[in-house]
Amino acid sequence: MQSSVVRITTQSGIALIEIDNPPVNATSHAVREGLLAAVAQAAGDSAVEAIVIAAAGRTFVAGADIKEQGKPSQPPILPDVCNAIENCPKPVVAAIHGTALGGGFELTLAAHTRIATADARVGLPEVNLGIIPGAGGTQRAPRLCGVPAAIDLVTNGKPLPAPRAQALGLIDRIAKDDLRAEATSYARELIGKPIRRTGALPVPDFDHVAAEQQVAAVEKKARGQISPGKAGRAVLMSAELPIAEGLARERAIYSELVSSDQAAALRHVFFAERQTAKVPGLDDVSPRTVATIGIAGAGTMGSGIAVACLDAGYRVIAVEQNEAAAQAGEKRIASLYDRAIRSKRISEADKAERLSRLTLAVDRAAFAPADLVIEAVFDDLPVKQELFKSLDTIVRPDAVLATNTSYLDPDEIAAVTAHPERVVGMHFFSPAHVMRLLEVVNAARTAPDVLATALAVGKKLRKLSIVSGVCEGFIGNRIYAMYRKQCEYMLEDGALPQDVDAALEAYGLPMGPFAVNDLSGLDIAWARRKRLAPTRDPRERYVAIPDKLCEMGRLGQKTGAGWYRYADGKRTIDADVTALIEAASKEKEISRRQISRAEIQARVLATMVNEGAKILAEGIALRASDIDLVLINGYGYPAWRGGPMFEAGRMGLDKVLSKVEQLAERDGFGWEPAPLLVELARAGKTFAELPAKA
Ligand code: T1G
Repeated sequence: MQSSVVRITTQSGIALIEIDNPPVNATSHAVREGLLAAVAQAAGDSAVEAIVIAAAGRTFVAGADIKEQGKPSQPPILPDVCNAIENCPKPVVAAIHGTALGGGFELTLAAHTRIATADARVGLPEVNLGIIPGAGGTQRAPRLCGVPAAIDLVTNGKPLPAPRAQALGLIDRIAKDDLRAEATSYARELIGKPIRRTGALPVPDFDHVAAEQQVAAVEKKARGQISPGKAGRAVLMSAELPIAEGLARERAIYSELVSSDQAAALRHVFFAERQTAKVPGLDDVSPRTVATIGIAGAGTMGSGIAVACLDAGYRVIAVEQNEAAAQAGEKRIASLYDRAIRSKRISEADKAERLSRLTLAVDRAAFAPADLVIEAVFDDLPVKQELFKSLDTIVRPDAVLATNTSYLDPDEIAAVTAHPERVVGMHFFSPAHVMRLLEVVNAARTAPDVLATALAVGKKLRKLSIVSGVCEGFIGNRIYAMYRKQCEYMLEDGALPQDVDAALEAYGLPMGPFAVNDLSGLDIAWARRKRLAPTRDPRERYVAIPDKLCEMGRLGQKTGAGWYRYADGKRTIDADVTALIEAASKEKEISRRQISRAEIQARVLATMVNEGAKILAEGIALRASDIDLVLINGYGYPAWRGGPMFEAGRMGLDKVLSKVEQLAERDGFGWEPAPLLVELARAGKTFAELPAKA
């Protein structure tokens, strides 16, 4: 039997079943059919005494075919294949290289034993797709690694390195050299021995109360996402039910979730992430080589960027204005590594190795060997222009200059250099060594290979790099500024900060806008409002409450008070702020009214979508899904909602448009519905149907 994606060859009594379905051997319908037939053939073939299942290409099976999810499933389904493997009368060895994820790992759990390369990674990341393992993962894994470890595995969705999986009992051997050869001899060893069927193993004893608390903590942390809790509870079920019943219940939960809105949203996010690297005009453009990165400024952002670059293997030259600042920067970087050591993410040796690639200096001449310089100095135009002008004379002509500005115009920075084509924006998010999002700003004169270089560096930093055009605040901060404005309008209309924050935290955001403002400091936005004041259109509705708070010295947590008061770091509602807000309404003769959570959430979504539609129409973002990813990865928008543009599409753009029209009616200038939104809503279309910007 041969199928286009599953091959079987038998040699000296060992049948090798090889899956070959590029790019990641997903268990598509054809693979499932091919596997089932191959196992049946091997089981029935008297020349076969044992079986090895392996995969061709760069990885073992990276899971079920996500493109098939949400559509009617075609038999055989993956549980059928797993059961056939488990019940095979001949020993089955799974040989794992690259990744064995989701259904791919479940295949191996159904095998009678597992051998993996040392650099392989295994896991059950289904929760990241809004589902739970649906082919035995929640029932077989705990039988090998115990319930607490299995709960971790299925709820955090993170893959495990093979040695760690072996320590947990999920992998039996680590291949020393040739995986296939060692898997074959391992299979030969098992011939004639009793077969160890995972499903027949008992679930090891465990502390039920602790495990229940573990799952309850997962549910709390999920902030509205359903799959993590469901996955944890399914593992608990494995200790209560016989395997067959446990498998059936697991599949039922999986089937319910796979057609849910949350799963559709998370699939959107999965494929959206894979689109970000597809930038029109860069297909055949090679990035410039970058080995040494210069970082101007080793403050909070600069030191975070330095750590991200050192973690990725680059040489780093960080330059500060003076000795004291350089020493403070060095201390900041070292303390970030000490924290990573304390949380066991790296070792002392890792820290030493990374710091050995770091040079701190106070003379900009130190930047001379840099292939790329990223500036993270004070967000002030003359300061950045002066720096870029001097860098022009220090670094090689082919070196790339990147600005980490969050609001200034990269074109104005590039304009003072002799080679504006080598200037690009690389907008990191704080803390830069943690936050995954990187806005790569394609300035007016940025050369294609310079853009490609910034994207390549972003990929090596393991960042989700999203290309943005030039506008005030790029994609994220531009939408966030409108979002904050709308939330401030709601204060004048009748809400209080705690109402707005509670409504948006219930919506799934980690923190509401006023609590975030207190955390990051009210002075940053204040400085920006003051910078924009001379050009602000008098027709625009303006809320002066945050200015008043700043004038009172209430800059947020760092001053002990902002929108809230912070006693011993604890956030408390402040009657003075309530009074200030009520007075502001009175001053504008606005009669305050009850604003429901639903209205708060709807006004916020409408605001984000309307601004997103403007950004799309202006070509600032390449595609709507990029906007979703920026809000999800930079501003805490719940991924299980898919991002504002996706969610609006699910709701129907006509509904969102009518909300935007209400905003325009009440808030007037600057809130007009975006023509693109009107056009799509009238046509009954969604943003996903728009072609990517050419
Ligand atoms: N199904 C379909 N396509 C997939 C896929 C999958 N499972 N995984 C990757 N691709 C595509 C991807 O879209 C891209 O396509 C190309 O492969 C390369 O991927 C019953 C139901 C394996 C770590 O969640 O995490 O099993 O853009 O760019 O960076 O319990 O892909 O080139 O056209 O990401 O090297 C569970 C998902 C499924 C793992 C490789 N599995 N994949 O990363 O390459 S649910 C997962 C990944 C499940 C069962 C349930 C990563 C990777 P294109 P890539 P990479």
